[in-house]
Amino acid sequence: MTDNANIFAHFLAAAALAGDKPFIVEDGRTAIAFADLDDRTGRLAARLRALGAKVGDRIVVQVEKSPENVLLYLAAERAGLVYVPLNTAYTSAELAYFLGDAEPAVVVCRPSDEAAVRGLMTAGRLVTLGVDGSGSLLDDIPAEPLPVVERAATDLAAILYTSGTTGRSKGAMLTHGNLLSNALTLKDLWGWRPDDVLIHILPIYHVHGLFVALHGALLAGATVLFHRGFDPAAVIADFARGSVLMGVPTHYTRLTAAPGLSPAVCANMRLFLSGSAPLLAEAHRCFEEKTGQRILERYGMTETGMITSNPYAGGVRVAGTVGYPLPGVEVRIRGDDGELVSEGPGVLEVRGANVFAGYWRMPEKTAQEIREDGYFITGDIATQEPDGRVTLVGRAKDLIISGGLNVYPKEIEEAIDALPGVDESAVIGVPHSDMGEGVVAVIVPQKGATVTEDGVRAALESRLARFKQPRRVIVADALPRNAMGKVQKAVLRAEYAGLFG
Ligand code: MLC
Ligand code: AMP
Repeated sequence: MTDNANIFAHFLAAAALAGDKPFIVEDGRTAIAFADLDDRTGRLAARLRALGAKVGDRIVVQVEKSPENVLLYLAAERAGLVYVPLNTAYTSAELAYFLGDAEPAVVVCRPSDEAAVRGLMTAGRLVTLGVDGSGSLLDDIPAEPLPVVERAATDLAAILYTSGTTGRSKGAMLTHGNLLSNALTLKDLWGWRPDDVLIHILPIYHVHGLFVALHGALLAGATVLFHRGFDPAAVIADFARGSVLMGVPTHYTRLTAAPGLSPAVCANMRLFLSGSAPLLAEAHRCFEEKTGQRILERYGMTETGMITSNPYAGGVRVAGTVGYPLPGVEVRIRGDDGELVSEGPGVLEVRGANVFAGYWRMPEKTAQEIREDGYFITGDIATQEPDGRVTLVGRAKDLIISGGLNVYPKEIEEAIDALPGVDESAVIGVPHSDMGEGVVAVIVPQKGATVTEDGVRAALESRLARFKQPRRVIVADALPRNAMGKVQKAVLRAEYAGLFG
């Protein structure tokens, strides 16, 4: 082990033990070998330095998933930069905000976006990285690697943007200590081994695919079978060589519906993990029926990494629960009256080395959400059994989770309310068999104005990423309100519950 708290130093130490094993395999070919990790990240880190990125500078990355994107992330950590990954679905309008807020020294975008992104930048260097590993980032790679930069546990490793109930995205500041503590805990808890083979199907701009999945494999010196998108048939074909799969509930419902799933096909797999959104007990049961394997559900957040997990060994994985607080992670529940309650229900608060350092340049927001004694207020409503097992029973925050991606209604409502002819709107999530929840907008037009579903959807296209855009727009005469004048979203959710069949 190493004294350097830079998480990359820990990955490098593990890589040294992995010998000539492949790290990332794609289409049967080794894209990155553990033996090459030091040299390839070292030279790429030197390139980032040559582009002008100094220790502590932000690097914003909005590119397609590729092995080179993984190297870029690792090189950024190695160079002591603060990695800021962005969903490729974000529009220029959304990107403009992130660039203004993060003030990156370097931006890496897709070649096809170069002109548009350049138009949004006021400072910093712009380079490109293509889906096939081409692009100006990889021009002029220096011959000399950059040594791994010394970092303290409290130094920033990444900023991940998460939308907020106020409509404005907040940058969650994650330190090397946050990331390393969570990764080491999960390595032990889930029994990561050097002979593991992770089937990687998640995007690498979120906590789940970037940290939970990749860090586990890196610390174990395990091989990753890299899938850029999600094709159930290709994933099932990999079960013969794989041992671990991580996915959101949509992945599991799509896998369960795909042909060719059986206990024999999954015989080599030791662990199926699910998280990022609620896994219905029914989906859990159907998957077990087809595969003979019990999904291990865990719960986490961008701000905290993983918080709870059902047991890997020596316990029962209970469908519909998210398991026990991870070792070193404390949770407590606060009831409606503001008092702590032992069993709930109430809002779950969490404390531990995994809890983020606050929101980037938003000290007031940080103070609102992290209590003085270090507990972060998750906004998830939970109950806890006397043995510590946690069940999520609702959300105190107005949030929709669609296919594992968060959609904050406030942000969508603000975009809709700004459209001509709109008086007001309410955005809700209703059951969707594929995505878990589907986004629906209920809109009240201004007197005399005509608002149509197609018109609203077309107008939102350039403003909001596709996954945030309402799948249905309902034009109504009025929104239901309670005696206090507050929109009753529960009434709307009940009314439109059957919209997606
Ligand atoms: C894609 N689309 C979505 C969507 N994903 N719409 C709503 N919600 C989503 N999540 C859009 C597409 O743009 C397309 O639009 C249409 O829906 C159909 O696309 P698809 O081909 O069926 O989708 P696909 O590409 O297969 O993607 C679905 C998915 C993906 C579930 C595989 O969304 C995904 O990878 N989700 C995982 C997200 C994730 O990593 N979350 C972790 C967050 S971290 P159209 O109309 O143009 O055809 C976190 C913390 C924690 O939450 O605890 O882990
Ligand atoms: P994000 O901010 O994208 O990291 O999303 C975090 C949110 O996802 C949490 O606050 C929960 O509401 C939700 N979440 C994560 N894992 C689970 C899970 N296993 N079950 C239910 N909700 C989950």
